[in-house]
Amino acid sequence: MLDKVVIANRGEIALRILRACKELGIKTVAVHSTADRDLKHVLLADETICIGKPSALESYLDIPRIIAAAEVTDSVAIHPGYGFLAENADFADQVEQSGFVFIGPKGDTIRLMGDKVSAIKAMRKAGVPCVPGSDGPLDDDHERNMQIAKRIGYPVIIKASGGGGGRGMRVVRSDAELIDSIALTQTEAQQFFGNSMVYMEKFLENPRHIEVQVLADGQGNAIHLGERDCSMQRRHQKVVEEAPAPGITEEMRKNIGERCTRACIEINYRGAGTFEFLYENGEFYFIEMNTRIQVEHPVTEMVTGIDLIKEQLKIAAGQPLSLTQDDIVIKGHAIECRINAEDPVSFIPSPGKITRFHPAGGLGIRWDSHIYADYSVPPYYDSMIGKLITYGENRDIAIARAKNALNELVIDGIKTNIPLHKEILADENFQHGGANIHYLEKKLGMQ
Ligand code: MV4
Repeated sequence: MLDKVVIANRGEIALRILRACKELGIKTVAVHSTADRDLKHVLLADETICIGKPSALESYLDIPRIIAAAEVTDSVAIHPGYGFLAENADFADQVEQSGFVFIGPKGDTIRLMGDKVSAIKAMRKAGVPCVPGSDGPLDDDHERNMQIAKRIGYPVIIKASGGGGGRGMRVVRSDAELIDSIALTQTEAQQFFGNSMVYMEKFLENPRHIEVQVLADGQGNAIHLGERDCSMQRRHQKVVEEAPAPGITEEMRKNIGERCTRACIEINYRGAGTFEFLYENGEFYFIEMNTRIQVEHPVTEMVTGIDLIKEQLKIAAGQPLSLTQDDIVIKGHAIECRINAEDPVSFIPSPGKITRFHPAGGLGIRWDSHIYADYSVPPYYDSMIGKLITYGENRDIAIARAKNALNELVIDGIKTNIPLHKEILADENFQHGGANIHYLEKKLGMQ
């Protein structure tokens, strides 16, 4: 097993990683900014190193300082968590060139998936179903672009190859808008991502966002752990996630899951990963792959009983996967509510001191959070302060437990989106299951 790991992140995921390391007898190094001395995992880590100022650019995104922290502590590996440097291929390369293990895939794999045109090409070749599209970058040949749009059929969407997560996209509904839209998206793509490459896909009007969790060891073994439904989102920020996705049959899960695991083996994937799909009219369409652990990984853990962070650490230690596909059985239902320090109506961040805190508890309740009474939520980072995950033998029980838990949970001194979650859980369309990616924004009167 790994001897000592640098946790290159903050907040709940840093604590989640620390807990997994402790279970495996791995020593921990917490690197933190000057604004994060009081983080729960910093207080619990074996060693701590302050790596810079509050601004993420001068701490959690400062590659030389993080690698230096690994060097001075004699660590063997670096866990990037999610966000920050987790999908930075150059970071992964530099970590490995410095003699440490990057807990994730190879830099080249991150690069392949970070470029959406190359990711889609690789996935199509590996037999993963993709959205009908340009099958490559668009060039400045207007006639050719019109032909592609004609073949696909309007509406189409122009996406930046270097984008993802919602930035650098434009829906086009007719030939008249096509040429200007491509040029505009190219200009934005250059500004945002330093890469003007764009591609075209059929625009799916009302899909759900369903993603498949995989684990692969980079030694020829890969498994899938079923899917999550992440359709309940606002402005590309997920709010509620669940596993399994309502209405997905065991047969559909097996089919899409096997395509994902075969793709992992084809590209020699290593680590935890997520295949993102749009799902519409009973069909899955691959859009992107995330080469990191994701915020919503706990719902998969609850329905499979597998500790995904421990699996990441074992894979990074060079162990072949000990799990086979037959070990993965989806049982029951799990729901995650992301708790943010923000105004529940305006969504404006609400950092500050937590004056009173009481977590929820009881059978089927999981609270993944670093907060405690008297902790001050700093204003510099993401506003997510915790995740309430509930499990039940079925979806109705998971929902009932989530409602109870949201009523028990007390976080005073700052505003939180707990009232929003209570509204969502009481919503009859949420309760029915299977709402699409536009549902929450429509409910909130944004469209
Ligand atoms: C799409 C789409 C419809 N059709 N692609 C948004 C983020 C990026 N990951 C991909 N996105 C979308 N791609 C096609 N061909 C609709 C979206 C989309 C979306 C996707 C997932 C979750 C939330 C979303 C919200 C708006 C648009």
